[in-house]
Formats: sequence, structure tokens, C-alpha cells
Amino acid sequence: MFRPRPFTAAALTLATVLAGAALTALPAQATEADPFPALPSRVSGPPVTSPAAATDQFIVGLKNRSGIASEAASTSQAAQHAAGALGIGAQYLRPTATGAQVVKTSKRLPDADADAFLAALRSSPDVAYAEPDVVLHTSAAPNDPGYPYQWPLWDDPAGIRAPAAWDLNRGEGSVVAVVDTGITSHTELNGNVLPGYDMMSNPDWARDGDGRDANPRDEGDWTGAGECDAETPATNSSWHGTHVAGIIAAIGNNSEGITGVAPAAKILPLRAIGSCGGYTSDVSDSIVWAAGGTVAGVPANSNRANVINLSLGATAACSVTQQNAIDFAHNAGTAVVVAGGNANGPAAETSPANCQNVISVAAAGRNGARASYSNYGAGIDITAPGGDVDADNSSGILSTANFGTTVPADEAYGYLQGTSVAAPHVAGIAALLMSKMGNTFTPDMVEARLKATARTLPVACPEGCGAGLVDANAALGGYVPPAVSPFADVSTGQQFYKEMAWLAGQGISAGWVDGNGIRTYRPLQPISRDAMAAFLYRLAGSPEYTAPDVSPFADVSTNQQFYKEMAWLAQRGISTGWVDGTGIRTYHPLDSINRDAMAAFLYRFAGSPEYTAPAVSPFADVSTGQQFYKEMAWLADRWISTGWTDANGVRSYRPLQPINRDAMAAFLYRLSFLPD
Ligand SMILES: [Ca+2]
Ligand SMILES: [Ca+2]
Ligand SMILES: [Ca+2]
Ligand SMILES: [Ca+2]
Repeated sequence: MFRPRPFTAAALTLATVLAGAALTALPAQATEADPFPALPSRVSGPPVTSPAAATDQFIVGLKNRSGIASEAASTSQAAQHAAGALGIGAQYLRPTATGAQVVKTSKRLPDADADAFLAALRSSPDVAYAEPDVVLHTSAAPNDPGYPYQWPLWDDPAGIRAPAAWDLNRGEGSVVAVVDTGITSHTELNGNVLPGYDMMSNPDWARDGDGRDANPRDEGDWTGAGECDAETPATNSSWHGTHVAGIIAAIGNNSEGITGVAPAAKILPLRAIGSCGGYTSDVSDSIVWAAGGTVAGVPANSNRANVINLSLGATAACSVTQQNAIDFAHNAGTAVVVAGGNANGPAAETSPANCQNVISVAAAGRNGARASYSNYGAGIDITAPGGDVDADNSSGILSTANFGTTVPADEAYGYLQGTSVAAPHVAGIAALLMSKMGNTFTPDMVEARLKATARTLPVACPEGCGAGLVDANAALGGYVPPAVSPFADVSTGQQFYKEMAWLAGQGISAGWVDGNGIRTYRPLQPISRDAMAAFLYRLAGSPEYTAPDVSPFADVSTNQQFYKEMAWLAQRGISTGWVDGTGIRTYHPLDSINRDAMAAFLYRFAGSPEYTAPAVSPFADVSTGQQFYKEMAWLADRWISTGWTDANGVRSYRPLQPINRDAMAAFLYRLSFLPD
């Protein structure tokens, strides 16, 4: 398998293995109109919303409203008639602000029953339309349309558990150097890319006509048959560096493309690999420069990297040059993450995976087993998703790419597999850790932390997969909810279970206990303003506070439940209620809270942080002139509530929708862990 050859030629071969052979779904047959060429046709479908749960409420619009004596009575009659056919009950609730009527059935109706109920309602001569009053949930999952295909971020059993980690950190302030083929312009990257450097000394492989220069653009690494080595076939450009960079820090939650593992981190692109591979000397100089060191003839780097990703290698011993460069970075506080190699052999035979002071990464497929191509053994520190496109393309790793077959063309997305794309998952998590822990957190601490919190592969890896599968949430110390739910009416598999359990564990909400000692949370009830006051007061740590002897609110008595908490909220200026024309102040303690007002409460609770809302609203249903626009935009900006994105990519916030208790738990959880 290994033929002795000059190191440069070996570098070429393995760089080709790591960079080229893995590429599958890229541009040849793709067209601009189809940005995810290998994806199923429902790529633009709703990405983050969970399926609507069965509902027990329906909304009815009446015909000829002015001719109806009592809209409530007519609606009630139609609803009871429709419900009777199903053997259930129904009652009239209230009109909506839009002139429709809300009815409630005696139980939640599964889809088929709901359809039958609606059909019966619609057959009533008074009814113009009838529709389910769908139970909505918010989700902080990013709204990027490619996210549902980014299984390495969220899937069990092999995913890195990124969504829970993002409640704690998204890589703010971290810099990740990508030493690779360079980078291409991409909407999903440009805003996160710092000025890097083209460290390639060999103009023949660089294709930009010169040696080292300040422009690390990937000019393409295509080759003609036999161009680099008599035996190698012709290949298209790989856009390998662009792909790796997207895995680490593609812009997240912008209703476009994909999201990176550390979407708030910055990429420092170093170009060191070209058409026929890259020299160790160029790679090593790139490492030193990225870590803040001096490289003769190259201007200083003003953005020292916290992490360096090396998705490259050769079948070789670790060279002195390589080790020295890595040691420099290590001593400078920069963690070096490397691909373990794709030879289905011992990683100890691949460099730089076999160097000291690196975090070397094996690849797992979507089932969590070591990928068939991945290296293994004592040279591996940890395992991350690398994909398996033999199963199908979508089992590979989706990231940013380019349509060019030779030189760069339009931006694209594509799937790759390999330890090359496993390593950047670890680099991204290292960036989250460095951001969260601060600059006293050393590369050794990063490596130890990632290993200590890794989990066992679901399929045994007797050859050696290091400490196991990397786990972003565990590495960041994310909350892990109890295996048994504290509430009888909340299941452990339910949306926002973690957040509701956390609320209970923190003593913020203990729910209700009935005469038999059964504890419930009532997750789908709207939260009332008095309970919200109690939640926020407790979230603030139940500060020392004596409520005034005279209530600040005409509709809240001093001996009422949560009086103290409501008075505290008023005193803190978080909610001061309403003042009528005669100066009387009221709080409306039993009213529910709409999403727009909640945004204002949470923003003020967070101390009204400095924030300028965008000139264009992120939400189609919220105008920039609307009350609480700034607060809603802030909530979205901080991923506390990101709203919904529909099939056409239209993003909405639903400002007048009331907040239920489960969603409130999620908001408070995220607010509590909010990264700076
Ligand atoms: Ca150049
Ligand atoms: Ca260049
Ligand atoms: Ca995105
Ligand atoms: Ca190591």
C-alpha cells in the first residue's frame, strides 16, 4: 500500500485521499437553481417546526355575521352538532380579534377525528370556514434550510449534540484557522472570514501565478490525468477548504444555507494545499503564523487562532518541522485538531495525526460506527461524524462548496465524507469551549475535556476510536435532565422536557401537587402574568426584597399569591402594567402573555442590553415600527426565540400568540445560559 516516495509526493497522495476521493455530490451535474443537488426534493420544506400536535381547539368563521342574532350561540350549536357525530362534547370559548370564533372539544382530536370534526363544522349552513387552532411551539433550532440535513449536529446516535451546546455558547470571540486549499466566496462564510494568507510557495500548484501572497482564495485544485503523478487520474477541484470552513463556522440562524458547529466563531483561512498537494514547510509555516508566530516575509497575523484545523496528512512519520510548528502553537495556547486519515489503517502511520500535542480525529458514520475508511488505533484521540456516502449521499457531511469544476464559479453546497470533515466538527467544539472558558483554557485542557465527556460508540470499535464520540453539550457542561420526569404530565421525550425539568430542578417552578402527591406542570397552558412574575423573580435568584404595604396595582392585593413577585417586577421596571386616564395602575395578573410582550419582559430582565435592531425586520409579520420590535429582534438575534420559517423561506414571529408554560421554560433556560 505504501510506496516509498519523496515526502512531497506522499503529501500529494494523501492530500488527494483526504481531499479528493471523498467528494461525491458536487457540482458536475448541478445547476444553480438547485443549491442542494443531492438532496431530496423537499429541501425547502419547513426545517425546524415540529409536527403540529393534536389540538382540542378549533377556529370557526361565520357567514353573514350581521344577520346572526348571536354568533356565540350559532357557533356553539354548530360545534355541538359536529362533536355529537364523533361522540364527544364541544363548548364555545370566545371570539378572536379577527372576527372568528374559538371552540373547544372535550378532548384533543387526532388528525382523522379533527378532519371529521372540521368537515362537519364546514357543512353547517352558518359556517364560512373552520380550521384547527394549531398548538404552536417555539424552537431555538436554527432556521437554516439545510439544517435538517446536517445530521452530524443533532442526530442520535452519532451526532455531536450541538443544539443543546448552543444554549451555552456559539463560539463568540473564537478564531479557528483552517489550513487547507484556501477559501472561496460564499454567502454563508464571508461574514465570518478574517484576512488569512496564501502560504503556498510553489506557483505551479497554486495557480495564482506567484508564491506566497495575502489572498488565500482557493484557485482550484483540479488536475489532469498524470499531472502530479503518472498514476493519478484527472480530478475536478475539491473546494475542500471551503467545505471544512463551513462545517466549523457557516453563519447560523440566518434563514439561509446551513449552520456551522460554532456559528459565531471566525475563520482564519490559510492556503497551503494546491493541485498536487502541499508541502510540510508551507503547512508548518501556516500553523506558526496562525498561532501568532512570525514567518519571514509575511506580515504579522493580528487574529491569533484559538484552534487550528488540519484536515490533511501523509503516510509518514511526524517530521521535526511539523512537530516544532505544532509545539509552537500548543505553547501559544492554540489547540491543533487533525484528521486521523482515511486509509482504514493505524493513525500512527499518518502524519500529522501521529505528532504530539494534537487532537487527532477518527470518523464515524451516521450509525455511530467507525466509518469504513477511517484510521484507528493509538494515534486517535476522539471520534466525530465523518459520514458514509456509500449508504447514500445524505449520509455524508453537508457543507459549503463551489460549482466550479476547475476555477471558482458560483457558491454551492455539497456532501463530503472523510476524517477531513470529522476533524472540523471537533475543531468547532474546541472553539465553543475556548470561547466559553476564556483564554486561560489551554489546548491540553481542551483535549482532556473533550475526552472526558466523550461517549461510547454505539457500535464497538475494537481497533480503537480514542475516547469515543465527541459530545458538544457534555463538553460545555450543558444541563442533562433526569431520566425520570419530575412531572406526571410531562414525558421525557416531550419538546422542552429538558427545560421544564431544569425549571423544576432550579426551584423556579415546582408545578402543582394534588391530594395524592402527583405533581403536574401543565405545559400547554398559557402562562399567566402573575406566574411569570414568580418565574422571573426566582430566575433572578429570589433577591432580598420587601414589597410595599400598599400595592402598586389596583387589581393586585397585598395578600394575593405572587404579590411580592409582581411588586418586584414593577420596582425593577420589567413590567409596570397599565395606567388608565385617571392614573389608576393595573397589572392584569391572570391574563396570558403574548410573544411580543414576553420579548420586552425578557429584554428588560436581561438588563436592557445595548442592541440596535436591524433596519429590515427579520420577521415577515413584525414591522420595524411595531411596539416591541427591538425586543423581538433582540430575542431572535440571541437565539432565545428564533420564530418559524415556512416552506417558502418566509420567517415569522407570531407576536400576538400567547406563550405556553413549556415554551416559557425554554425561554428562561436560554436566557439563563445566554452567552455574552
Ligand atoms: Ca500565490
Ligand atoms: Ca493567492
Ligand atoms: Ca446559514
Ligand atoms: Ca492527542
